[in-house]
Amino acid sequence: MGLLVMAYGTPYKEEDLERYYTHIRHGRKPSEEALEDLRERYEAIGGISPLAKITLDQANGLCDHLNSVQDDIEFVMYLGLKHIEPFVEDAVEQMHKDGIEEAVSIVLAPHFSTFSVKSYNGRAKETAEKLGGPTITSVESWYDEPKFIQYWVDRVKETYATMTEDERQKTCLIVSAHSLPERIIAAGDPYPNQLQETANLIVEGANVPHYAVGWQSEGNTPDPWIGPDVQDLTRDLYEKHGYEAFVYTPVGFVADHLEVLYDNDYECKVVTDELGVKYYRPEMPNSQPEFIDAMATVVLKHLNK
Ligand code: FEC
Repeated sequence: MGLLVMAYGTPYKEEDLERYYTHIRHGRKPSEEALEDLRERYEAIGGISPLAKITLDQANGLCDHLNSVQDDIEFVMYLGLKHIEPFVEDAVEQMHKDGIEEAVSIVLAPHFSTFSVKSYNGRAKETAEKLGGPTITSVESWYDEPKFIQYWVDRVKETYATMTEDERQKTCLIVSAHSLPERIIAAGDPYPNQLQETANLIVEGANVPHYAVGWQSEGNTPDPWIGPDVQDLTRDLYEKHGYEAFVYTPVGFVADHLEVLYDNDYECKVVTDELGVKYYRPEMPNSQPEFIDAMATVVLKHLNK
């Protein structure tokens, strides 16, 4: 069975930046200024993102793990990216060429949205239909998978375990995902409710006294984006409650990449430094075995195995 693992994609080298950004902007070239701004953000995290390697490790790890925990199905991994090669379409074409007739797809993003998961799966299925195969069945979301929740519960507990009881009472957990244009809410997208549910489950499991849900990494467009933005939220919570520390868990993402290493570790930290409070950001799932096992469980449950 084909295992189609889909993810966002990242520039492999600096020269890829313009075509990558142009693809994100649906074919519209960014202005020189916007490109320079993005280049500076990548430079701040070391030039390019670690995401390409992490995505490949996650996809290979998932496939190996699936093949090691059961004998009924032999999975063969195909990686399909949203904004750079190998594109989702390339992966489906390769499966077709290889004679794969059945495939299961999973997106390396836990929450369903028409903007993200639906578009990945839509592109995969459209290509498969055009080519006449394979038949693809898709995991649509896994924001409430108990093993995924447990990953974050453990990380949050570890972070809080480094604090005294008094510090814990003065700390706020911020659970976040990538913001999307507000119009998706009017269209009935489940994305915000799914993030809230992930947050509730983590807070309950880790027994955290104070938390808030926030949004991050919003795009540079005139549309209104879902808020509150994590930086504004940090300031507001500080003003209202005088918290002395903030713990950021960007659970809408699963890897160390620009949106976490810059938007959390730099931008949110600028705010916490300015307020004179502590900044914590527990480790992202990357290819940690517990996380790979969580995704494998999701795939097997989807296939009723
Ligand atoms: O290279 C890296 O390390 C970062 C890769 C990266 C990930 C990622 C995840 C998500 N995005 C989502 C939605 C949008 C929307 C826009 C948008 C724009 C960008 C830009 C870069 C970028 N995104 Fe991204 N995103 C990553 C990188 N994203 C670079 C362009 C510059 C900027 O705005 O910062 C706005 C597009 C537009 O202009 O019309 C919308 C969502 C996710 C999480 C789900 C997923 O992974 O698919 C949703 C990783």
